Amino acid sequence: MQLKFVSEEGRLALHPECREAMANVSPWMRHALFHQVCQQIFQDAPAPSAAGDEMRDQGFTTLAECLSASEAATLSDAITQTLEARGPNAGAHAPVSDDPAKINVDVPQTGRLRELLLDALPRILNPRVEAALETYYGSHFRIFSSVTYRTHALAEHVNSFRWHRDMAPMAQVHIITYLTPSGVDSGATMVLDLAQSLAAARQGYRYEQLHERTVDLAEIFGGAEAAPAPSRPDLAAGDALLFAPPRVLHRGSLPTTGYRDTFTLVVLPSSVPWRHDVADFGDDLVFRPTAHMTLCTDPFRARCPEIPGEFQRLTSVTEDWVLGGGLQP
Ligand SMILES: O=C(O)CCC(=O)C(=O)O
Ligand SMILES: [Fe+2]
Repeated sequence: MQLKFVSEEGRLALHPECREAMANVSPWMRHALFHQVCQQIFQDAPAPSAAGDEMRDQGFTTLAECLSASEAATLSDAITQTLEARGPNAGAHAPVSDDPAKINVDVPQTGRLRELLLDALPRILNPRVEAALETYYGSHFRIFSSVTYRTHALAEHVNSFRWHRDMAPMAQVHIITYLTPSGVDSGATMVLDLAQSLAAARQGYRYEQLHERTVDLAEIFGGAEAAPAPSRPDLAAGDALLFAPPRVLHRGSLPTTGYRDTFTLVVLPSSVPWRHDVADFGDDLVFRPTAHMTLCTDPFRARCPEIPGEFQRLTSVTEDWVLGGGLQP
């Protein structure tokens, strides 16, 4: 198929003649093709970036001091205030339910918290983070959505707290800015690197269904000795973890006391820098809920809108090349 393009709201969009053909390729393929187009039109030479090299080589990296300790603390306080204002059972000081599947309190990104997050955005997507992402992508990137979580201590590990890769376009990257410290007791995100994740895929590890996920790497690798040691980045409040969730196995680890606060930006390749989208389309796009599945969107259109009915087309079985294949970004 030869792709032809038109301009739509100052963005690269598919020529109407090509839209039908693109509607028939799989969601993973569609996003991968768009990424290749973004790479071909990327003119800039990103600044050398050790973090970008790490993203490419191992699928994750950390960036220290994106926010100062005091700015992170201010954001964490704003989370407390936002939740307290919603009532005594809204998750400020305890989980919202006994159901361990609801362990993450999804904090409404409104009012003062929203203003503070918007103000912090240029410091989170600072030149070091931009260079890392541009090096990794070989293209510009866009913000697709974001989520703010407070996670309380709990004994049992569930869902995203079990080993998984995200059902998302291969190029999706999460930037988790920790607003409280990350460590053994304070809650963290644990990751296997690309080679280890590929080894798990070769063992046949499935993770799409929540009940298929395990918390124990020994179960995946057939014994504790064979299991690789995962990375658990120790972070200070204000540091960020960048990782490729569809490509590397990962899981959250719960705090043993108190709570963990995080702000996650979901980013994807783009034909223009992220600031252009925010300037042209407004702040709301920063706060699109993460429940909107990226796979069900059309990256070949401005704002990356959802495709009606696309969710029904997604089967629970991921394509082979995604599951265990090249793992290309
Ligand atoms: O909560 C965590 O640390 C894990 C988050 C996660 O699974 C993701 O961002 O895809
Ligand atoms: Fe995940």
